[in-house]
Amino acid sequence: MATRISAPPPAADKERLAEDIRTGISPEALARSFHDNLYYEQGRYPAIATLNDFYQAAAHTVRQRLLQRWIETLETVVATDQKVVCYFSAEFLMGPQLGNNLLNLGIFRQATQGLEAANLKLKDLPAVRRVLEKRGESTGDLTLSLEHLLEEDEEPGLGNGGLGRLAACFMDSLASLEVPAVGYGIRYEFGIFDQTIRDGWQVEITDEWLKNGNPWEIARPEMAVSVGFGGRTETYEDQGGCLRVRWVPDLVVEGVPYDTPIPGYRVNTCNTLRLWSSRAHHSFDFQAFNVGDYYAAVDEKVASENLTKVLYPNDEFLGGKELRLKQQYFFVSCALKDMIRIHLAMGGDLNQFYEYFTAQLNDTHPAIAVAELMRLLVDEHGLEWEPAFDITRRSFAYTNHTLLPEALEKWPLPIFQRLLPRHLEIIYEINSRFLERVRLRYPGDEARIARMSLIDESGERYVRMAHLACVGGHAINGVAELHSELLKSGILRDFYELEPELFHNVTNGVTPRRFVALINPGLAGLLDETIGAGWLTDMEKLRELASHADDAAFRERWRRVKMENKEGLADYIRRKIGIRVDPLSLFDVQVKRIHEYKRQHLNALHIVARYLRLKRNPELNLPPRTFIFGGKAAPGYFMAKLIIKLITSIAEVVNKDPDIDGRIKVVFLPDYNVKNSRWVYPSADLSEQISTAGKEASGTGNMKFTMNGALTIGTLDGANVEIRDEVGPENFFLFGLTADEVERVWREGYRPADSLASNPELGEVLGLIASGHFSGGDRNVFAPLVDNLSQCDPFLVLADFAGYAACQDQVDAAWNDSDHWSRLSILNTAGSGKFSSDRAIRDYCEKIWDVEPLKVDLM
Ligand code: 26W
Repeated sequence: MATRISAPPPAADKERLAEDIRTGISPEALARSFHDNLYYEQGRYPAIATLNDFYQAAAHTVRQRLLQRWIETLETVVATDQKVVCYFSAEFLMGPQLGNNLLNLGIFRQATQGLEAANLKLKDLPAVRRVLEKRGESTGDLTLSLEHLLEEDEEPGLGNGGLGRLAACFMDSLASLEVPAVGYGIRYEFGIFDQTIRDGWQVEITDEWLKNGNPWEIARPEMAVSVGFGGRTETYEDQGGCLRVRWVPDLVVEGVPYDTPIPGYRVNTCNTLRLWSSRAHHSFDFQAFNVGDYYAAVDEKVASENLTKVLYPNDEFLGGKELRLKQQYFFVSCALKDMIRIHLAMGGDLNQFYEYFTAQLNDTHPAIAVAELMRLLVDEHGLEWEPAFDITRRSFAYTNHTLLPEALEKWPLPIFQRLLPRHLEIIYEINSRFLERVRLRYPGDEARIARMSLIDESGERYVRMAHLACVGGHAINGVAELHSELLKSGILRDFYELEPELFHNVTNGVTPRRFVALINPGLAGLLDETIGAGWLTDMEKLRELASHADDAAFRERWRRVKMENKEGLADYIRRKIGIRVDPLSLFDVQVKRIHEYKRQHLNALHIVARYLRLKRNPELNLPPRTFIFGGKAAPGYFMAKLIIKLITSIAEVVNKDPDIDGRIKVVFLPDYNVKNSRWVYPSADLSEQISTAGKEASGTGNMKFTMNGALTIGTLDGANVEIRDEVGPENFFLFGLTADEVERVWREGYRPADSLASNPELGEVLGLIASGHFSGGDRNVFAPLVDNLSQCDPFLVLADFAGYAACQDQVDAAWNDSDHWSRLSILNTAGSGKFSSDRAIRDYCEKIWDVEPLKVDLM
């Protein structure tokens, strides 16, 4: 074996290493390194350092500890030729990095102690004090703490919601399970917008997450690759006399990789998130210089650099936005060129590419990879079509994340033709060979051929990206059992009939490191004490909790943890929006993107019903509840924005009504994101998972709540079905139409008026909203919403209202018996083991990737 770059130090030096300025992990070593980085990275000394300076110093201290593991991981992978998982995703919603990295490195406690020992008194840090005081935080006699620095950690919001956060959880689990992996994506300069609420409406603000610099990434400009767009194709004869095709793009952009280390939990594996940023290709400067057209060069430069400027803030629908297709092709092309470069540099043969890499397509956003790999293999590396297609199919697998027809990506042919002319030719060729197979199998079934074609020709012509992903890969999976079944019977039915063996289910999961250990230290501590620390890497161990559910003393401790968390959230709410909520009330929470199918308005209607009941009968014995909402609406999605306005308007009226007397509080948390979700999951009593059955592919928030001991009120949709199975049906508040019933209702003709007629309370609720009661008498504000519900109700809100309200009555009854509630809460956490992303990643490794863990030793 070649000499290792990071040759192990002689044994006698081991002790020194423990104290090393870059690798030592004792509190003292960390404190020394922290000071060192403040001086030599930030060029500051404490008296003039800002909070950000201190944060950067801490981040660099942690980063140095990561680098050691990162290098060892790379070396080990290179030395063993192990297959690497490449997770292709247009979004990675990573959340803040500092706390997570400390946790995974196993140095959270040491860092806390190191900072305490540094004893940096806030009174001696004027720049820091100013910032904290402006935020309304106490400073007094305090010293700079880890909590202050964690608060300073930016949210890298490079994703919209579920799909992007799933990619981040998977990165954590891949590393924690010691599976070598690279996440390939886009380094958006502006991530998902920051949400503010003005006059009850959502207002979007640009997210400048890079403004203070990003200490977690390392730019690798020397590894930049070129990506073409537009132009034309030519045929030519190669040296062997074979006819070949060459693509002559008319724009070439450069992709620069930025690498972020992703450490596993208490293992040495440290994987890579490699995000690509676009910049102008230098050739343009030359060209323009030669012809003297300086301004044209500037325009090109701006256009090139705009490519990765901003994340599209839509999480279901996006009508043919050309820049979006450019982004998709850009990062996928960069990634594949990177992989091929690595493969060839290691002496690999392209015919065995798939033995060294397996690429997962996170939805269809990266599906153009199928055509790009074909182009690279055939046009650039001279392979024949058949072997190239075989390699391609074996390299890719596709995960579908949505059943909503409007979220299925298809690109208008003219855009495709203009931007990616060679890829369109390749797609035509793939299609014609594929349809040939379909014809052989189903002779004369032209309707089926039209349905399965990669090109939609039913009206305006489109490229169907899901079909490309199915045909160009060796596996297709849904993200929950129900969803995978619905794929097979619904949108991908023809593909399932043709090749059933390609279809799998991998139910989603979330990482318990971030979503339990990091954000709920009180619960984590109690779990450690009760069942031992092993649960964090083996969540099935949580089952052992069940035997403690009947122990009154344990229930009391369980309640205390929840209560402390609720006090934390109450305090956060007061600081952020000035509303006082009672931690003793039931915290009923719905946080997720705002969408009609997720039915935040169903929740809102129930609140109004409750309000009416209390107004009519002030003596009514309803337990106090705090209804907490959070989530962003796509900027162009009017109805979603109106739902936010409805919630904030109900809050305005109800919170102040003396008759209600605090028995209902409604809170809309602005700017819900990964960072501030830490206040939410640990303190929820009730988790609202109330989508129209058959619409939510899986949901992952539902899992985070369950792990943290919230009970769920939910429909039989997505992973709710499996959560209910795992925690036990008696510990889950179920209501609503099933997916089959939803279908039948539509088939047989749905009339919202019938639901209204059969439930007088519902009529009153809608009437009150329509009357302007919540909009200062203005009857126009909510008319579009009320009309939509009473006239078409596309997501069956009214049809499910009665069942939902009745189920909420059961929730009240259960809550009134606090011992009973605590039991249910414990049993929910106990049954949440399946929903660890470790389990999900193991499933992918076995069913789809055929990869194994690889131990990394620290020398
Ligand atoms: C074209 C615009 C666009 C952007 C994003 C369309 C579709 C998407 C995503 C596929 C939407 C998404 O995030 N889907 C969610 O994926 C989660 C992870 O699997 C699931 O838990 C959610 O149920 C699903 O809505």
